[in-house]
Amino acid sequence: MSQHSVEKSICTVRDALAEAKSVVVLSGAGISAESGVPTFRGQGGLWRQYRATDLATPEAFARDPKLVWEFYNWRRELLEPLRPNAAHLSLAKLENRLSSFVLITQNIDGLHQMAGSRNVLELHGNIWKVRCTACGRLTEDRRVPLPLLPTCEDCGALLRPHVVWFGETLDPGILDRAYEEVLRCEVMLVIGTSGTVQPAASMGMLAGRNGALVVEINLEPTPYSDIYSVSIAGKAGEIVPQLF
Ligand code: BJW
Ligand code: ZN
Repeated sequence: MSQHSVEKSICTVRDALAEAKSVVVLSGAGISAESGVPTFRGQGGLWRQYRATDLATPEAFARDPKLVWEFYNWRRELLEPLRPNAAHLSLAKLENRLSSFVLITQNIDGLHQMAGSRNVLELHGNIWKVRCTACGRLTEDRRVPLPLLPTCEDCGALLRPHVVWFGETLDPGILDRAYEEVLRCEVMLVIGTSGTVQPAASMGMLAGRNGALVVEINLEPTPYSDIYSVSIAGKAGEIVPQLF
């Protein structure tokens, strides 16, 4: 993508955002990459080092909860010192300017909230929360490392990370709200996601079919790059602050 076409695309998006009353953002691991969070796929990706099926499935947790918890403790340790980058911070500012703004994120790192975003829908949960496998009690626990194996204060059963593993359904309340916003927004920004994991991957396409201007910001092309209205190749931390 030439510098000229990047600049032209940025202008198109700037104009659309200046007019728009309702904006939705869908973010993925790429938006946190410049903060130091490893992505899942591609170079240096977590799933290149570890097999997702060994660590991020309910079967893996049932087989070896200690191994899975050690993986999440390592990720918590990695995330603890990290801070939001220019992309997270710009989106928090954009929210203040709009009457309708929803940030749908697949990320579990909590960096959007740390940047000041308020209307955040976490599709895949949050690594700083733990959930009881028996009674469902949900609590925030930011200890690093978390003493293993953690148990529920109410019922004594095993706690698990409050994240959505492969094969698990997403929280229906959160998913319904996400679809509602996707279907009524005028502009949707799809930032730093490879578009491989459903149901998040198809949300941009749904917004587009419903008439929204859908803008992708990604270092690499994705299966949706040619379908979206605009696709901008570049780093989120560099492109997003230029959009408004
Ligand atoms: C930059 C950048 C920079 C880098 N600037 N960009 C329909 C069809 C086929 C399969 C399914 C289907 N429906 C459901 C499924 C099964 C499955 C699925 O989608 N499988 C596919 C792999 C085929 N989905 C599920 O199981 C979901 N559940 C569900 O739908 O329930 C109903 C159901 C169940 C079973 C069957 C059918 C229906 C649950 C999915 C849960 C995903 N969980 C994870 C782990 C979370 C916990 C943890 O972190 O440990 O969520 S997997 C992992 O992938 C994580 C992410 O949120 C998710 C998406 O990854 P993301 O964010 O896109 O990251 P990457 O690494 O893939 O991409 C990074 C991108 O950034 C790249 O494009 C880079 O270029 C870019 N980038 N630096 C801009 N600086
Ligand atoms: Zn319990």
